Amino acid sequence: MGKEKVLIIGSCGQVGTELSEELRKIYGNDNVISSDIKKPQSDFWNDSPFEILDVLDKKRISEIFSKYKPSHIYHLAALLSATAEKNPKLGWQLNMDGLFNIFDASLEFGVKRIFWPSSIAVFGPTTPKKNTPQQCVIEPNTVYGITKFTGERYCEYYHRRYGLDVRSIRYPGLIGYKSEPGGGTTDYAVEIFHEALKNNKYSCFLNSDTTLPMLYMPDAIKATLDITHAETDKIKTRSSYNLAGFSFSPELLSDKIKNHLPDFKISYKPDERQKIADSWPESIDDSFARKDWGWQNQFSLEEMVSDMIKNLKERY
Ligand code: AKB
Repeated sequence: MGKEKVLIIGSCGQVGTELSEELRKIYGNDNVISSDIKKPQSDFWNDSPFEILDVLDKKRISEIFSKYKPSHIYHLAALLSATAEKNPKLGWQLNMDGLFNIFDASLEFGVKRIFWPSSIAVFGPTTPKKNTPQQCVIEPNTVYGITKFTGERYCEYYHRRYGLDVRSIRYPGLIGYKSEPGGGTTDYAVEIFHEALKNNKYSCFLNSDTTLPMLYMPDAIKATLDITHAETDKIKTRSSYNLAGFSFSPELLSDKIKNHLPDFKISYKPDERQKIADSWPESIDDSFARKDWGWQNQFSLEEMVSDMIKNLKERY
Protein backbone atom coordinates (compact mmCIF):
# COMPACT_ATOMS: atom_id res chain seq x y z
CA MET A 1 0.00 0.00 0.00
CA GLY A 2 2.91 2.38 -0.79
CA LYS A 3 3.73 5.20 1.59
CA GLU A 4 0.33 5.46 3.13
CA LYS A 5 -0.01 6.41 6.78
CA VAL A 6 -3.25 5.84 8.62
CA LEU A 7 -4.41 7.79 11.66
CA ILE A 8 -7.24 6.36 13.74
CA ILE A 9 -8.97 8.85 16.02
CA GLY A 10 -10.87 7.21 18.87
CA SER A 11 -8.96 4.00 18.27
CA CYS A 12 -9.63 2.36 21.64
CA GLY A 13 -13.41 2.08 21.28
CA GLN A 14 -15.49 -0.88 20.07
CA VAL A 15 -14.79 -0.36 16.34
CA GLY A 16 -11.35 1.26 16.67
CA THR A 17 -9.81 -1.67 18.54
CA GLU A 18 -10.71 -4.21 15.86
CA LEU A 19 -10.07 -1.79 13.00
CA SER A 20 -6.56 -1.06 14.35
CA GLU A 21 -5.76 -4.77 14.25
CA GLU A 22 -6.91 -5.12 10.62
CA LEU A 23 -5.25 -1.91 9.45
CA ARG A 24 -1.91 -3.04 10.93
CA LYS A 25 -2.17 -6.19 8.80
CA ILE A 26 -2.68 -4.09 5.66
CA TYR A 27 -0.30 -1.15 6.20
CA GLY A 28 2.21 -2.51 8.77
CA ASN A 29 2.37 -1.53 12.45
CA ASP A 30 4.61 1.52 11.93
CA ASN A 31 2.15 3.04 9.46
CA VAL A 32 -0.94 2.84 11.66
CA ILE A 33 -1.11 5.58 14.28
CA SER A 34 -3.65 5.05 17.01
CA SER A 35 -4.97 7.90 19.09
CA ASP A 36 -7.48 8.36 21.85
CA ILE A 37 -8.19 10.54 24.84
CA LYS A 38 -6.59 7.87 27.10
CA LYS A 39 -4.18 5.01 26.47
CA PRO A 40 -5.41 1.66 27.79
CA GLN A 41 -3.06 -0.69 29.68
CA SER A 42 -3.03 -3.52 27.11
CA ASP A 43 0.28 -4.27 25.32
CA PHE A 44 -1.60 -4.18 22.02
CA TRP A 45 -1.35 -0.37 22.08
CA ASN A 46 2.46 -0.48 22.45
CA ASP A 47 2.91 -2.34 19.15
CA SER A 48 2.33 0.72 16.94
CA PRO A 49 2.62 4.49 17.43
CA PHE A 50 0.06 5.85 19.90
CA GLU A 51 -0.84 9.49 20.63
CA ILE A 52 -3.09 10.95 23.28
CA LEU A 53 -5.63 13.11 21.43
CA ASP A 54 -8.75 15.00 22.41
CA VAL A 55 -10.58 15.89 19.15
CA LEU A 56 -11.62 19.20 20.68
CA ASP A 57 -7.95 20.25 21.01
CA LYS A 58 -7.09 21.88 17.65
CA LYS A 59 -3.46 22.54 18.59
CA ARG A 60 -2.83 18.90 19.41
CA ILE A 61 -4.57 17.82 16.17
CA SER A 62 -2.18 20.10 14.23
CA GLU A 63 0.85 18.67 16.04
CA ILE A 64 -0.16 15.08 15.27
CA PHE A 65 -1.08 15.80 11.64
CA SER A 66 2.19 17.61 11.05
CA LYS A 67 4.24 14.87 12.81
CA TYR A 68 2.78 11.92 10.84
CA LYS A 69 1.31 13.52 7.68
CA PRO A 70 -1.46 10.88 7.51
CA SER A 71 -2.87 9.97 4.10
CA HIS A 72 -5.95 8.24 5.55
CA ILE A 73 -8.02 9.12 8.62
CA TYR A 74 -10.59 7.00 10.42
CA HIS A 75 -12.40 9.45 12.69
CA LEU A 76 -14.33 7.32 15.18
CA ALA A 77 -14.40 9.48 18.32
CA ALA A 78 -18.02 10.17 19.34
CA LEU A 79 -20.46 10.13 22.22
CA LEU A 80 -22.98 7.34 21.46
CA SER A 81 -26.77 7.49 21.83
CA ALA A 82 -27.31 6.70 25.51
CA THR A 83 -24.31 8.71 26.78
CA ALA A 84 -25.14 11.73 24.60
CA GLU A 85 -28.69 11.82 26.03
CA LYS A 86 -27.17 12.17 29.50
CA ASN A 87 -24.98 15.07 28.40
CA PRO A 88 -26.57 16.67 25.31
CA LYS A 89 -24.27 19.73 25.16
CA LEU A 90 -21.13 17.59 25.26
CA GLY A 91 -22.74 15.22 22.72
CA TRP A 92 -23.10 18.08 20.24
CA GLN A 93 -19.69 19.55 21.01
CA LEU A 94 -17.70 16.34 20.73
CA ASN A 95 -19.56 14.93 17.74
CA MET A 96 -19.78 18.16 15.70
CA ASP A 97 -16.81 20.35 16.71
CA GLY A 98 -14.67 17.20 16.69
CA LEU A 99 -15.76 16.52 13.11
CA PHE A 100 -15.09 20.09 11.95
CA ASN A 101 -11.64 20.04 13.57
CA ILE A 102 -10.72 16.85 11.74
CA PHE A 103 -12.16 18.08 8.42
CA ASP A 104 -10.30 21.39 8.65
CA ALA A 105 -6.97 19.78 9.60
CA SER A 106 -7.45 17.26 6.78
CA LEU A 107 -7.85 20.07 4.26
CA GLU A 108 -4.86 21.95 5.68
CA PHE A 109 -2.55 18.90 5.68
CA GLY A 110 -3.76 17.40 2.36
CA VAL A 111 -5.26 14.16 3.75
CA LYS A 112 -6.25 11.87 0.86
CA ARG A 113 -9.26 10.12 2.37
CA ILE A 114 -11.41 10.15 5.53
CA PHE A 115 -13.77 7.54 6.93
CA TRP A 116 -16.37 8.79 9.40
CA PRO A 117 -19.19 6.58 10.67
CA SER A 118 -22.79 7.68 10.79
CA SER A 119 -25.50 5.49 12.34
CA ILE A 120 -29.04 4.18 12.01
CA ALA A 121 -29.65 6.77 14.76
CA VAL A 122 -30.12 9.37 11.99
CA PHE A 123 -33.60 7.90 11.53
CA GLY A 124 -36.43 8.97 13.79
CA PRO A 125 -40.04 8.15 14.63
CA THR A 126 -41.38 9.50 11.30
CA THR A 127 -39.05 7.31 9.20
CA PRO A 128 -40.54 4.12 7.66
CA LYS A 129 -39.64 1.41 10.19
CA LYS A 130 -39.28 -1.60 7.92
CA ASN A 131 -36.71 -1.90 5.17
CA THR A 132 -35.85 1.78 5.73
CA PRO A 133 -34.74 3.26 2.38
CA GLN A 134 -31.51 5.17 1.78
CA GLN A 135 -33.49 8.33 1.11
CA CYS A 136 -36.61 8.96 3.18
CA VAL A 137 -37.96 11.20 5.95
CA ILE A 138 -35.09 11.73 8.39
CA GLU A 139 -36.09 13.50 11.61
CA PRO A 140 -33.90 12.13 14.43
CA ASN A 141 -35.00 12.98 17.97
CA THR A 142 -31.86 12.09 19.93
CA VAL A 143 -28.76 14.29 20.28
CA TYR A 144 -26.62 11.50 18.85
CA GLY A 145 -28.97 11.11 15.85
CA ILE A 146 -29.08 14.88 15.28
CA THR A 147 -25.26 15.10 15.29
CA LYS A 148 -24.90 12.09 12.98
CA PHE A 149 -27.43 13.52 10.53
CA THR A 150 -25.82 16.98 10.63
CA GLY A 151 -22.42 15.31 10.21
CA GLU A 152 -23.70 13.51 7.11
CA ARG A 153 -24.83 16.79 5.57
CA TYR A 154 -21.37 18.25 6.25
CA CYS A 155 -19.64 15.20 4.72
CA GLU A 156 -21.52 15.91 1.52
CA TYR A 157 -20.87 19.65 1.80
CA TYR A 158 -17.10 19.33 2.36
CA HIS A 159 -16.89 16.94 -0.57
CA ARG A 160 -18.84 19.20 -2.93
CA ARG A 161 -17.36 22.50 -1.78
CA TYR A 162 -13.74 21.55 -0.98
CA GLY A 163 -13.26 18.19 -2.71
CA LEU A 164 -12.59 16.38 0.60
CA ASP A 165 -12.88 12.63 -0.02
CA VAL A 166 -15.02 11.64 2.98
CA ARG A 167 -16.77 8.27 2.99
CA SER A 168 -19.36 7.12 5.46
CA ILE A 169 -21.71 4.30 6.41
CA ARG A 170 -24.63 4.26 8.82
CA TYR A 171 -23.59 1.57 11.29
CA PRO A 172 -26.40 -0.50 12.79
CA GLY A 173 -25.84 -2.02 16.27
CA LEU A 174 -22.44 -3.74 16.27
CA ILE A 175 -21.71 -7.04 17.98
CA GLY A 176 -18.22 -8.35 18.68
CA TYR A 177 -16.27 -10.29 21.30
CA LYS A 178 -12.90 -8.54 21.09
CA SER A 179 -13.95 -5.13 22.43
CA GLU A 180 -16.65 -3.60 24.62
CA PRO A 181 -19.36 -1.25 23.33
CA GLY A 182 -19.34 2.20 24.91
CA GLY A 183 -22.65 3.80 25.81
CA GLY A 184 -25.05 2.87 23.02
CA THR A 185 -28.63 1.60 22.94
CA THR A 186 -27.66 -1.58 21.11
CA ASP A 187 -25.05 -2.52 23.77
CA TYR A 188 -27.41 -5.16 25.20
CA ALA A 189 -26.67 -7.38 22.20
CA VAL A 190 -23.05 -7.72 23.39
CA GLU A 191 -23.69 -7.74 27.17
CA ILE A 192 -26.14 -10.62 26.78
CA PHE A 193 -23.38 -12.99 25.57
CA HIS A 194 -21.04 -12.17 28.46
CA GLU A 195 -23.81 -12.59 31.04
CA ALA A 196 -25.08 -15.80 29.40
CA LEU A 197 -21.64 -17.36 29.63
CA LYS A 198 -20.81 -16.02 33.10
CA ASN A 199 -24.18 -16.33 34.88
CA ASN A 200 -26.59 -18.11 32.52
CA LYS A 201 -29.02 -15.19 32.82
CA TYR A 202 -29.45 -11.61 31.63
CA SER A 203 -31.68 -8.70 32.58
CA CYS A 204 -32.31 -6.76 29.37
CA PHE A 205 -32.79 -2.97 29.34
CA LEU A 206 -35.01 -3.17 26.22
CA ASN A 207 -38.41 -4.84 25.80
CA SER A 208 -38.56 -8.41 24.49
CA ASP A 209 -39.97 -7.39 21.07
CA THR A 210 -37.75 -4.38 20.27
CA THR A 211 -36.37 -5.30 16.85
CA LEU A 212 -33.28 -3.40 15.67
CA PRO A 213 -30.85 -3.71 12.74
CA MET A 214 -27.50 -5.26 13.72
CA LEU A 215 -24.21 -6.37 12.20
CA TYR A 216 -21.41 -8.69 13.31
CA MET A 217 -18.09 -6.92 13.83
CA PRO A 218 -16.05 -8.78 11.16
CA ASP A 219 -18.64 -7.60 8.64
CA ALA A 220 -18.57 -4.04 10.02
CA ILE A 221 -14.77 -3.94 9.69
CA LYS A 222 -15.00 -5.37 6.18
CA ALA A 223 -17.56 -2.70 5.18
CA THR A 224 -15.38 0.04 6.68
CA LEU A 225 -12.32 -1.11 4.74
CA ASP A 226 -14.27 -1.84 1.55
CA ILE A 227 -15.81 1.63 1.33
CA THR A 228 -12.55 3.36 2.24
CA HIS A 229 -10.57 1.41 -0.37
CA ALA A 230 -13.24 1.58 -3.12
CA GLU A 231 -12.44 3.39 -6.38
CA THR A 232 -13.63 7.01 -6.15
CA ASP A 233 -16.18 6.67 -8.97
CA LYS A 234 -17.98 3.92 -7.04
CA ILE A 235 -18.90 6.28 -4.19
CA LYS A 236 -22.07 7.94 -5.36
CA THR A 237 -23.62 8.76 -1.99
CA ARG A 238 -21.48 11.38 -0.30
CA SER A 239 -23.56 11.71 2.87
CA SER A 240 -23.64 8.16 4.30
CA TYR A 241 -24.67 4.70 3.08
CA ASN A 242 -27.35 2.53 4.72
CA LEU A 243 -25.81 -0.76 5.87
CA ALA A 244 -27.25 -3.85 7.48
CA GLY A 245 -26.63 -7.47 8.33
CA PHE A 246 -29.70 -8.86 10.10
CA SER A 247 -32.40 -7.71 12.52
CA PHE A 248 -33.51 -9.27 15.81
CA SER A 249 -35.31 -8.56 19.06
CA PRO A 250 -33.92 -9.49 22.52
CA GLU A 251 -36.37 -12.40 22.58
CA LEU A 252 -35.22 -13.78 19.23
CA LEU A 253 -31.55 -13.37 20.23
CA SER A 254 -32.14 -15.15 23.52
CA ASP A 255 -33.83 -18.04 21.65
CA LYS A 256 -30.77 -18.37 19.43
CA ILE A 257 -28.49 -18.31 22.51
CA LYS A 258 -30.64 -21.03 24.13
CA ASN A 259 -29.83 -23.31 21.17
CA HIS A 260 -26.26 -23.33 22.57
CA LEU A 261 -26.95 -22.77 26.30
CA PRO A 262 -30.34 -24.41 27.00
CA ASP A 263 -30.52 -23.16 30.64
CA PHE A 264 -30.06 -19.50 29.71
CA LYS A 265 -32.81 -17.20 31.09
CA ILE A 266 -33.64 -13.65 30.04
CA SER A 267 -35.77 -11.09 31.91
CA TYR A 268 -36.79 -7.58 30.85
CA LYS A 269 -36.44 -4.28 32.68
CA PRO A 270 -36.67 -1.50 30.07
CA ASP A 271 -34.99 1.79 31.03
CA GLU A 272 -34.59 5.18 29.33
CA ARG A 273 -32.86 3.50 26.35
CA GLN A 274 -36.21 1.96 25.32
CA LYS A 275 -37.40 5.35 23.99
CA ILE A 276 -34.29 5.70 21.87
CA ALA A 277 -34.71 2.20 20.45
CA ASP A 278 -38.40 2.87 19.73
CA SER A 279 -37.44 5.80 17.50
CA TRP A 280 -35.13 3.68 15.30
CA PRO A 281 -35.93 1.42 12.32
CA GLU A 282 -36.42 -2.34 12.58
CA SER A 283 -34.67 -3.19 9.34
CA ILE A 284 -32.62 -1.38 6.72
CA ASP A 285 -32.51 -1.41 2.91
CA ASP A 286 -28.81 -1.28 2.06
CA SER A 287 -29.17 -1.87 -1.69
CA PHE A 288 -27.30 1.36 -2.60
CA ALA A 289 -24.16 0.12 -0.80
CA ARG A 290 -24.54 -3.31 -2.41
CA LYS A 291 -24.90 -1.81 -5.90
CA ASP A 292 -22.35 1.02 -5.71
CA TRP A 293 -19.33 -0.56 -3.98
CA GLY A 294 -20.26 -4.22 -3.73
CA TRP A 295 -21.18 -4.45 -0.03
CA GLN A 296 -22.01 -7.98 1.08
CA ASN A 297 -22.31 -9.25 4.62
CA GLN A 298 -20.95 -12.70 5.41
CA PHE A 299 -22.46 -13.58 8.79
CA SER A 300 -26.08 -14.57 9.38
CA LEU A 301 -27.68 -14.18 12.82
CA GLU A 302 -27.11 -17.89 13.60
CA GLU A 303 -23.46 -17.75 12.47
CA MET A 304 -22.85 -14.64 14.58
CA VAL A 305 -24.34 -16.31 17.69
CA SER A 306 -22.23 -19.49 17.23
CA ASP A 307 -19.06 -17.49 16.66
CA MET A 308 -19.64 -15.19 19.66
CA ILE A 309 -20.27 -18.16 21.97
CA LYS A 310 -17.32 -20.15 20.65
CA ASN A 311 -14.91 -17.24 21.17
CA LEU A 312 -16.23 -16.03 24.52
CA LYS A 313 -16.38 -19.57 25.92
CA GLU A 314 -12.59 -19.67 25.67
CA ARG A 315 -12.40 -16.52 27.79
CA TYR A 316 -14.78 -17.56 30.59
C1 AKB B 1 -25.83 3.14 19.63
O1 AKB B 1 -26.58 2.26 20.08
O2 AKB B 1 -25.82 4.31 20.01
C2 AKB B 1 -24.87 2.76 18.51
C3 AKB B 1 -25.45 3.04 17.17
C4 AKB B 1 -26.59 2.27 16.66
O3 AKB B 1 -24.96 3.90 16.48
N1 AKB B 1 -24.52 1.37 18.61
